[in-house]
Amino acid sequence: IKNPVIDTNLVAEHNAQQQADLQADYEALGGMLARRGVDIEKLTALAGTFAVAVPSWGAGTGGTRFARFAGRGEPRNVFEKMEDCAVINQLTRATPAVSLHFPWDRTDDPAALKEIADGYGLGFDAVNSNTFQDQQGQDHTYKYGSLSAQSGAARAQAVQHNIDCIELGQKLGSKALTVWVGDGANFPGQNNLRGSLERYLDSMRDIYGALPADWNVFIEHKLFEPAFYATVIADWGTSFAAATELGPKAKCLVDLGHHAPNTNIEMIVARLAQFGKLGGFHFNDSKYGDDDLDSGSINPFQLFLVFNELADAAERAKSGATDFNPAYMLDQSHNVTDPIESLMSSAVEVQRAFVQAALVDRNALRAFQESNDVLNAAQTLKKAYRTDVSAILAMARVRAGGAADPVAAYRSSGYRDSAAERRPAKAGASSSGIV
Ligand code: LRH
Ligand code: MN
Ligand code: MN
Repeated sequence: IKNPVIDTNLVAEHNAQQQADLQADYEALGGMLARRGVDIEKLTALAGTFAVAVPSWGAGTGGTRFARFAGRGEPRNVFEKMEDCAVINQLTRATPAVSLHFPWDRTDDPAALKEIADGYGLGFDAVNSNTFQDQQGQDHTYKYGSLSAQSGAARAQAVQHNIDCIELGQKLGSKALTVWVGDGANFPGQNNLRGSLERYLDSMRDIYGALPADWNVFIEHKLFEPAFYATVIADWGTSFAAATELGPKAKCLVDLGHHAPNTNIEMIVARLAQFGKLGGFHFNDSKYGDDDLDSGSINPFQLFLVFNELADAAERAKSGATDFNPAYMLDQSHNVTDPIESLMSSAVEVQRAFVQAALVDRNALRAFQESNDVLNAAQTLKKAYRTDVSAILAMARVRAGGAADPVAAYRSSGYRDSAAERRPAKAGASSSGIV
């Protein structure tokens, strides 16, 4: 582990304490899986290949539109965010990349940022642009939209910001730009629904034209908020149409929280994969809307079913010798938990769904589907989902130098206390976050 932030002796000691229990659980699970014809070692090796990127903006306390209750020792800039992301990856060994958001993560010195990341062994996944709020010193407001605004000047400014993001991302080694716009209407009649999408597409063509040869652009749809009547890119259909219009480097990004309640998200995943337009994910969980709760905290079965589709798509790609490589990223907002703890446990939950999906007996499932044995088809999925693969995940972490129990190891390290000392709250801000 490069430049470990947490004392490696402490992690080793923690693992030693867990060793006997973990070994016993691992052997018991291994025996059970062997009776099902599954080699636990293969699954553990597979778990070790899993990676999901951490959102830089998740390292601080998010807040809602009503209030933000600041946490202790929150990172104050992108460099401190990288330090927290290094902790997350050191203990979970499942988050080797960070997804940045500009201009929130702005820096005058991208070379220094890259060097720090390299030092921690961290890479950069997709960079995100932000034209959903005005930035200090900018000439034109996004109050009435950005890429789809009526104002040509606002549109040009938004396009330029996205191009700036690509240039910054290139210096950092990113290979994709994620574009989410809040553009839309709050009232019927506010916008011409078709005209708004036409303007969006014109702007996106300019951004697409600025993509380096080996880059992709991910279009992120969202049903509503901040536009409460009609969002320009509201659904996967519009996202798919836009990605198709733009060309092969444009793909769709699925943020799990961006759909109406009860939407069959795994089917959206299957459709996008079928047509080669599944670019990536923002993993999180939700009960009502874009709640940005920890992955797997509300509906872990849905997460499993998404990964079941991904496993199916990966199997098809393998037999067709095609590429299937969607980007996995978290996108969460932490309000009442320590963000590092939430991000670590969320990464593990996504990894859990990945391993459980690999446990699905696909040949059996296919046979049950072909013979219309509905009950057994459903039970085949449930059997994989009900299998507690925790010992596999822990073993994969320990073998890679991570922690058997990342949250427990993190707590015993005292990292948050030391961060609170090293990162005093900014003068003028009260510790409650009420200024
Ligand atoms: C929009 C969104 C998008 C943004 C992030 C902060 O709701 O999911 O991905 O970039 O939140
Ligand atoms: Mn998102
Ligand atoms: Mn969102």
